[in-house]
Amino acid sequence: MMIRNIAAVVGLAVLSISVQAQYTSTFDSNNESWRFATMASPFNSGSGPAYPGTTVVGAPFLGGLGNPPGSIGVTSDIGDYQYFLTPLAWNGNRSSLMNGSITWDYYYTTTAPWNNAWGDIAIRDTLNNRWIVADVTAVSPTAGVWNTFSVNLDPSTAWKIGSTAGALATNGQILAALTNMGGVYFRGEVVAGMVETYRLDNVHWKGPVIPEAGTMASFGSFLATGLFWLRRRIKA
Ligand SMILES: [Ca+2]
Ligand SMILES: [Ca+2]
Repeated sequence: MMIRNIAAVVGLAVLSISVQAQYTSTFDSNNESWRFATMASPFNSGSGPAYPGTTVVGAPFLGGLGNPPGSIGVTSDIGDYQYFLTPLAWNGNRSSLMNGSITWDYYYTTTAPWNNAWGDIAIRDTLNNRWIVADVTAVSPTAGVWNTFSVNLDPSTAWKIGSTAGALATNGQILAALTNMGGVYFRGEVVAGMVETYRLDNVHWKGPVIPEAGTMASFGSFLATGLFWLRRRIKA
């Protein structure tokens, strides 16, 4: 009886701290409305490619492949530069995810060298009509295995304005991109003009890890109530 009471208190406590904004895609049974954008250039110079890309189509679902299956991706060279694009429903004011993080798994194979500094992730700010771009692969990631990448949504990640050649984004410019969020683009394309394989899986976009003051306060008062109730049950 007592163990069951403790389990109930702990269970409710876990619920109260896990409430935070987040998006997750593991592509278990379909492409989860992800898209595939072809860009005229990678994010490596000037103000970056035109938004939202020359074509935007539904991302091909790979039911038998992934980490674990499925995932989204292709084996092709469609021409120009391909990026995986978040579902349209994710667009909008995502300022609550400031100081959070995005992690994702990426797989590729190629017969030619990886092109560096193309930008691995870009977020469109639809109010200021600009990209913020991060390049997380200072060296070529390992081909033929799932690589996990991550960025922080704050200046601890070197977000650049427009392209990897741009100025460092300020805290305010990162917040503006999240507030006017018009899509997060993840690098697919490995090498220009060469057929290769690239896949995406396990995208986790989380809000801040540290609970806000209000959450901590309500969690504390909840725990106190729960423990008081538990003590009364034990004494009874
Ligand atoms: Ca998967
Ligand atoms: Ca290619």
